[in-house]
Amino acid sequence: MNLMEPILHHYDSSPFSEKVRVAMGIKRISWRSVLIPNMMPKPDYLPLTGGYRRTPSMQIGAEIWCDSALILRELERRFPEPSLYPEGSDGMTDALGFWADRSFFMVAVQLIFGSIGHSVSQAFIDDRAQMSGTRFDVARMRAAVPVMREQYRAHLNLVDRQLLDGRPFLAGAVPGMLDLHPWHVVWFLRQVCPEEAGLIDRFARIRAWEARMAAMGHGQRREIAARDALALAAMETPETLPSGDPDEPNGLRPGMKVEVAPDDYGRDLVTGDLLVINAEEIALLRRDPALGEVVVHFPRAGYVVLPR
Ligand SMILES: N[C@@H](CCC(=O)N[C@@H](CS)C(=O)NCC(=O)O)C(=O)O
Repeated sequence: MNLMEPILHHYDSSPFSEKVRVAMGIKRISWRSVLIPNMMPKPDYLPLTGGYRRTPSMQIGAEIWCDSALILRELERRFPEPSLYPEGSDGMTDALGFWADRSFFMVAVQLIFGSIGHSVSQAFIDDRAQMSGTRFDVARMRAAVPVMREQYRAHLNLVDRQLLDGRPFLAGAVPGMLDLHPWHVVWFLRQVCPEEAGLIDRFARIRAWEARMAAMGHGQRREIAARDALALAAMETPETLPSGDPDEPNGLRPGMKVEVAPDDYGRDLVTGDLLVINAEEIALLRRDPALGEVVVHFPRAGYVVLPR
């Protein structure tokens, strides 16, 4: 067993995990899969993340990367070929992740749960209400379905326009990050809500692009048990070294006690000692009673970090 092989903590119907799985396919990575529950409680997951509940995260040894945006960046660093940025311009390409993961994705969530919400369990509805901090109001989403259909089509049309000149992938000849951004939102509707997938089918170029993306596969995936991933974290020692940034706007420095949380939903606080801080990343050193020292990494954009 290669101890440096990435372990993805995910579940099959998770769209943000699908974004990462296809990146594994593009890069032909061998990885291990730990299936986690799609709602709380997650007793075999939270010891690794320190309380971050969202899906997915990636583990290598005693280190965990939270959020698909940071996972993808770490995969690019460790497995540079083929690059997810075939045309360069990675800053603005990543910026489009905010459009896909927030604006376009939220339209899809409302459209999907407006359509199929009546068949979803009460436990799931309660969990998502707890995660979002507001009511997960299926009746209201149902009423909004006509508006969300229009919005979904309008966002999808932006993707279609990029394919107008006949290019196979959004940046040109080969697939990359630009494709991964909207891919999970298209995949999500197709998988979870076939009754609304006609919205996608009307775009012939998108259908052809979907087939090319699906053909990328997921790399080489092998299942392992959650307890094996925990045992690995307990056995290994984190490798990341402390690193600060003289330009940190509020003077945060390695060694400070801080708490970190997403700024949108699932805002559970993760506390620890600041290990790395810069404009791209926050890494915390944590001591878990069962696992010992673990380092948890978060992206900087979209996450709040405060001294304790
Ligand atoms: N910005 C995060 C969003 C992650 C996210 O919203 N994941 C969903 C599943 S795809 C989630 O956590 N749902 C609740 C859960 O899995 O408990 C990312 O890119 O990873």
